[in-house]
Amino acid sequence: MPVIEDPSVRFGRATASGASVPAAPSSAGILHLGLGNFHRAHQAVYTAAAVAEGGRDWGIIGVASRSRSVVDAIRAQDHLYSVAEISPSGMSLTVPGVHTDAFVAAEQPARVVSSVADPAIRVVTLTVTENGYSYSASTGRLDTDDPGVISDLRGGDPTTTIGQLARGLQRRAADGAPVTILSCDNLAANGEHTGSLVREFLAALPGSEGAEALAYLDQSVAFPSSMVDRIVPATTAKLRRDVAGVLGAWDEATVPAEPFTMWAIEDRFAGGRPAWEAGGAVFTDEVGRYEQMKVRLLNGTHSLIAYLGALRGEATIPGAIALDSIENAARAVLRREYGPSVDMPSDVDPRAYEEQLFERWGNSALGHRTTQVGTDGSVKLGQRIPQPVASALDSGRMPHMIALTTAGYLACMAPLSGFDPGPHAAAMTDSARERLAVLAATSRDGRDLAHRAIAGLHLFGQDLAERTPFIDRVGELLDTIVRYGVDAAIGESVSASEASEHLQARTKETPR
Ligand code: CS2
Repeated sequence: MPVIEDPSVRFGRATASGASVPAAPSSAGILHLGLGNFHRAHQAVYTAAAVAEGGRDWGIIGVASRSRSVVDAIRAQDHLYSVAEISPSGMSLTVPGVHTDAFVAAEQPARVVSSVADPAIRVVTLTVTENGYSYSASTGRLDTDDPGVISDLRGGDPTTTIGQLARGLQRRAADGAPVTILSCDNLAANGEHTGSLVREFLAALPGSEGAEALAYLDQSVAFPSSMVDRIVPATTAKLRRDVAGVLGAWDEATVPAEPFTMWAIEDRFAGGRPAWEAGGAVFTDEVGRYEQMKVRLLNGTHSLIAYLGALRGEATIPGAIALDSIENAARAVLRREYGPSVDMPSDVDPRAYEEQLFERWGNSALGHRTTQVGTDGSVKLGQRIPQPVASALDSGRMPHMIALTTAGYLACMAPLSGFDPGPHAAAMTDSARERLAVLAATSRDGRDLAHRAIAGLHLFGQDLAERTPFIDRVGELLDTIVRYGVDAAIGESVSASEASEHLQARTKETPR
């Protein structure tokens, strides 16, 4: 195998010898906002299958929000890059080859608006992370105190995703061509939520400025929901070298991904859609169930593994889940707390799904980092935990393991004085970090911090802010982590969750 260490031999149509490269699409029918690794290893792969089946006008124009790196890389490579599917049994490469152009929104803000308005674009897709939707954590509604939203409402080139969509649709309303906005982020009811935020933006414009666009939205714009799933880590220098060895050229934009992939989509498109089923996407009326299953069982448990793993000094998710204590905690949260809060899709077997999750988290070749999953916990947990907590408390059970997840998050993000959560926690970034650090510096103990963060800041929304017994439990477990270590807190919460399950079973059996 040749070792390519020279990035000047760039991957592209002329140099692609180690992987098959499909014919380029004839034109772009999709505008995609958020050109990160996830989009490139998920939607792009499904779109490649649809293009190969004859949908050649479904190429993608990719828009990165601020960073030049991917845009520069794929432009230097005829818009090509490889997806490296990685499992313990090896690596295999595919080249989606569906992008026809790419640019950076921060450099060409007016072009984002004109692209949304372009009638050739029939679907606008989004992977802008939970953080990219400008909603208030407390209310779930458009955050009209956010400086980006305030400035986008005032006019000029918009910088927030919701502002870009709303301004683009406002312009598009003039000729009225139908379009679909498809969120591919891990938000509950992501289509409905995106549609509401765009409408709130238009309604907040002065006078009747948004009226025509609002009427156009009712007539001709669809916001279907979708559930996306594929574990996609960050690209490493080692992966680039390994991939170059196979490709025979340097692919700066290669993306690692697990073999598993899933996409469930509500089939409600206003201006046509690619045949994504060619790549295995499922069009279903049960998207809400798929989303709940994914956001709670996979993502919710993922957060537990990330925070507890980081506190145990584990750099990776497979390293963390290999520890018996963390595997027990993950099984407990999944079976006893997230599981009962989910209506599973009719064609998914819960036990098989659970086993598949453990196998996926254990993919040791993938190197998925605890820091990556732990990052942005304030917005991620806001999607993952409030409803399962409410459903447990409302049926008389304390969700000890979700309380432990939350305590783990606070221990990583806002260490109380004298507590060192270690390097992986320190590397997690979060928009709430600074506010939490201020609270941590002046909190008496874990209980005090938990109350000031969850009730005081409404960190995970208004409903959770009022769930005092849950917040107390988070505080107790945080104090246990700080005083006796994370293993002690895992032991204590797993025993409490077992005991509460037995108690419930006995209560059900006892004749009255
Ligand atoms: C993870 C997700 O970073 C995270 O919070 O839980 O990115 C997860 O890997 C994907 O949603 C899997 O589809």
